[in-house]
Amino acid sequence: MAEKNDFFQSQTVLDFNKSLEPFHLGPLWHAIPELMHKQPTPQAVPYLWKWETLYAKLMEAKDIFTPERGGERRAIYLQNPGLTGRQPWGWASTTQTLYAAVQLILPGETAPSHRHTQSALRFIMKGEGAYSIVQGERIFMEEGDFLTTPKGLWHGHGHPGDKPMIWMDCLDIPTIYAIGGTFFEHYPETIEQPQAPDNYSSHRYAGGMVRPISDRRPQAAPLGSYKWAQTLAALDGLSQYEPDPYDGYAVEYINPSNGRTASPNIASWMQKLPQGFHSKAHRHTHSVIYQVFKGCGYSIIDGVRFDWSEGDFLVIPNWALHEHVALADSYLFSASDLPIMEKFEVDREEGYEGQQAVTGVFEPLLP
Ligand code: GTQ
Repeated sequence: MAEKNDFFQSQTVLDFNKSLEPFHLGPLWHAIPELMHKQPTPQAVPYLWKWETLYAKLMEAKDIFTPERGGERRAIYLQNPGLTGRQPWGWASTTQTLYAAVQLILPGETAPSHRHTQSALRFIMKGEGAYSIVQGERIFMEEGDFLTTPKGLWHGHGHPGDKPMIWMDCLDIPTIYAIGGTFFEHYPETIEQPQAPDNYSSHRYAGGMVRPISDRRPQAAPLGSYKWAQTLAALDGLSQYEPDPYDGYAVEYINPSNGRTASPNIASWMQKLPQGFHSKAHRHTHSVIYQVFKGCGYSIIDGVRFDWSEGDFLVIPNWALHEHVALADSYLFSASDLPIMEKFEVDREEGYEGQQAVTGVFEPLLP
């Protein structure tokens, strides 16, 4: 091995490597150990954003930025501190593949319609009374609801209600950016006007239980909203039985038209961890963004303890060893890039014997 290193460091090889640069060429022998490492070594790091910080910044943004003034949404994204590059890697990346943000809309505001090649999903954290209008269908939002906005469809938001609303956005922005697939268009007018009855798709699909026979061809994300009451009922049913050792009681939101993930590139789950639950540890190639909808507890990620409570966001990068502990009955929403890993056939998972030793405690930044 020493001999090999000496060879790579020899003046002849170093000079030759350098001689390639002006021709926009590169030596594989120099690159291969980092380009093709033995296992994933993501640049994204485990991280936690406290609700107090997110809320404080949204409240500051409330007065500084309005959708009317800026022609855009009042959304603040979660920048993974390990992903520092601007383009193509790292900008607005919560994990290497996914973008997550918190969005605030106030009564009376409208966020203009647009469409793009990225798919979006929303998880409703606080408030009620606002709607997303997706391809002419107004979808009213309540706490705990999960909404999909598939790629290519016009969408905007409006708020005829009387309480501020905050939700989580998650989009495949970094992935679509990296593969060169970004298209974006503003709607010709500010916000699209209704073309269909309100909450039409939820009614037609009975919230996801059935597929209307008139929709003969399976489509990507035909159901706009998955209501909290139904998700909760599913978890209540499941939690009469044995929990999954890694994820407690977890359900995945499914597209009722084709049986796949609710959004084509992003998997989304709601999971209940009962008080006292301590999961087994494992790791997998997909990365996960958690939103703590209710409850409190902690996760141990690569030996570091991350304490979480209601409203916090937590990132588990690819291949990071992790386990969860619930200190109260907890409901966690999560979005992951598992469908992307599956499409590239690099989805892998590995269990870990026993539980991790805690070697550090994460200190979150507070406002
Ligand atoms: O609300 O449509 O956070 O298009 C990023 C892109 C939100 C949205 C985001 C978007 C939206």
